[in-house]
Amino acid sequence: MGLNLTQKLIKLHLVDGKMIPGAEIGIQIDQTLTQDSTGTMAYLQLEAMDIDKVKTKLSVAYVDHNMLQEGFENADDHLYIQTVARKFGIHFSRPGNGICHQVHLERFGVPGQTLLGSDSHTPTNGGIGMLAIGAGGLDVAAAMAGQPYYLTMPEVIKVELTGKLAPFVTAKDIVLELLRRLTVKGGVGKVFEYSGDALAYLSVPERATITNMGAELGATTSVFPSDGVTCDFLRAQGRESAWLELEADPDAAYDQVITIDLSQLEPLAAKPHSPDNVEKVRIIGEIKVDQVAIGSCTNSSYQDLMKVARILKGKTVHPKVSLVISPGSRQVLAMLAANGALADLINAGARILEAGCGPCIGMGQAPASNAISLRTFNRNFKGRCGTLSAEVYLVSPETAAASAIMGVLTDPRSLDVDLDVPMPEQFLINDNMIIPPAPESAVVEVIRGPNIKPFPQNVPLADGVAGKVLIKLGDNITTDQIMPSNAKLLPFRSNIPYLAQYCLTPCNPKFPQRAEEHGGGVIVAGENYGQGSSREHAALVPLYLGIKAVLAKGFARIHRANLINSGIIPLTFVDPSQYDQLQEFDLLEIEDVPTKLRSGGEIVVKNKTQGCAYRLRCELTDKELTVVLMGGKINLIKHKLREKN
Ligand code: MIC
Ligand code: SF4
Repeated sequence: MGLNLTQKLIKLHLVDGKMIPGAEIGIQIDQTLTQDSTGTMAYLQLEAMDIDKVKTKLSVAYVDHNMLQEGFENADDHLYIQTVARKFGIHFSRPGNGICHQVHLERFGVPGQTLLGSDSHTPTNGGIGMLAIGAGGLDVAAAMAGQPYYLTMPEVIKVELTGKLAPFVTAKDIVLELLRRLTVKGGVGKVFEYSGDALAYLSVPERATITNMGAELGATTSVFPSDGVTCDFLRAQGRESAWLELEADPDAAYDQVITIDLSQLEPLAAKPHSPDNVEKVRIIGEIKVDQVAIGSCTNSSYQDLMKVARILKGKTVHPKVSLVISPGSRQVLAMLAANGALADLINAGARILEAGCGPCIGMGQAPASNAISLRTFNRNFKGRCGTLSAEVYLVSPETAAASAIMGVLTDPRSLDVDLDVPMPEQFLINDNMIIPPAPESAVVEVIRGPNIKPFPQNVPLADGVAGKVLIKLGDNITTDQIMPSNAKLLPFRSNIPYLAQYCLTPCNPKFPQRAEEHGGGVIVAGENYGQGSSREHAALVPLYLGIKAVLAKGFARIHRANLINSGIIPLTFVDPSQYDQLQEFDLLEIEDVPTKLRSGGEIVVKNKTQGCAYRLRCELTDKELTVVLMGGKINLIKHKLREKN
């Protein structure tokens, strides 16, 4: 039996474990990326690891998230990242150069290599045949220090794409269709591997839109073969030498096969407040629109924005709509400027932002109260845009642009515009905003501003764990709810004590106060707890507030890893109906925790308030167990360093 592409990529990098779905495997990481909102913490952790230079083939530090500089904080963090990158052998992509995933695809990604990034949308680079995985900053720091990355061997799902997209139906609609079918937890523990006749018609940026939003399915990653289309893209980026042909063996086996006939699709939208709440644009109908935001790592490529420019050319944005466009990279922006398309956007009334994440992470452009905002982004969680009462719909750039003109949600198939934008034979290449690392001999001073506070550290696990249920949450709680991010809070990503005042406040404004009054406690949650972002702040901040354990029906992959790395115990209900019995403020107690965790069996959690007990499970691998017992991964790394010296 041959291998599928995912198995081939894993096999090439496997340093530990067996490729059996569900088993723990360790893989060697070739490339890493960080962005600034998770990067500061990752580099503080890297500094604690006592190495001189990164051990990867390539590491890049991007600044793309914290771009508003209302005070000194963001600028200080940029300077810290720039100097620490220079010192440790890391390329630095300056603010304004673009969104990490887009720039990485353009300038650095290499088919066949592994990429670990401190951002959940790192799988974007699966669009050129990389094994690209999102992780917490500490895991990325460890990979930079040369350590393997440990993960659960995923199941591999073949997504067979047949037929051809009709005009005005897009790659975004393909991935929204998958979300409609599988939901936001449908991809947990899985890799989506794309194949089929339709691949010949899907350009690299379109493939990247699909792998990007695999994150919303909860998938470990998504991957496309590296074929002639990939070669053309890399050639146009002046990087043909990076190309390598990669595909699954003809007799490869898969755990499941999903088929999508592209000719049957039509424009789709994810309705508020979840990326899987998908409906046909035609069925939702002509609802009024107040804001349209085009950009993000999902849909801000040259071709995406050229199509938007074609739709807007000679028209005017509807008087009741604010249209804002954030290009994915400076390359995209420069090309639009050079060929006149930027002028078409500006003349139509679009508000042009710098190349970066911008409104996608609530860095400006918060909509008006109760506004309807159409966005080409990947997440529409409640409040993420900065306005709690706003309703965000996720759509393709074509639907967004058509709606911006009409003032109501518009099926772009009603347009009469030629949208055939060919892939450029040559992209405009200018890497002058990427600063290479310092030469070996140079002495580099790392600059740390006053906003950078030390990260919290746990203590080795105690024998008994006791605490009150400080909050009881439902299903699919996002990291945006656990640790909100917006223009006011992002500047404090390197200041955990400050962020702690906002932990879980979208769910209950009193949570931080409760944690303080009760000296910490436990969190109870439903399915898929911690979906969304890779931010380890969603674990570090609860750790700072004294959270000892999270009892949930299920966890999202990256957040579970971040909890373990912080020494917080992730427990799952053996009998999910026992979740119903638990009440806020119940006092819970687990005796003899280390022994129980070591035995790997069920764990009895006593409810001292109600006088009953629950059965929970904590399925940890040997490595995870060691981390939890030590009180977190940093303690383990420090312990190993002490032993070495
Ligand atoms: C996001 O899209 O939620 C982010 C902001 O890019 C996060 C990273 C972060 O919280 O800094 C992600 O996706 O991992
Ligand atoms: Fe940036 Fe949005 Fe992409 Fe996250 S999802 S990396 S905030 S553009």
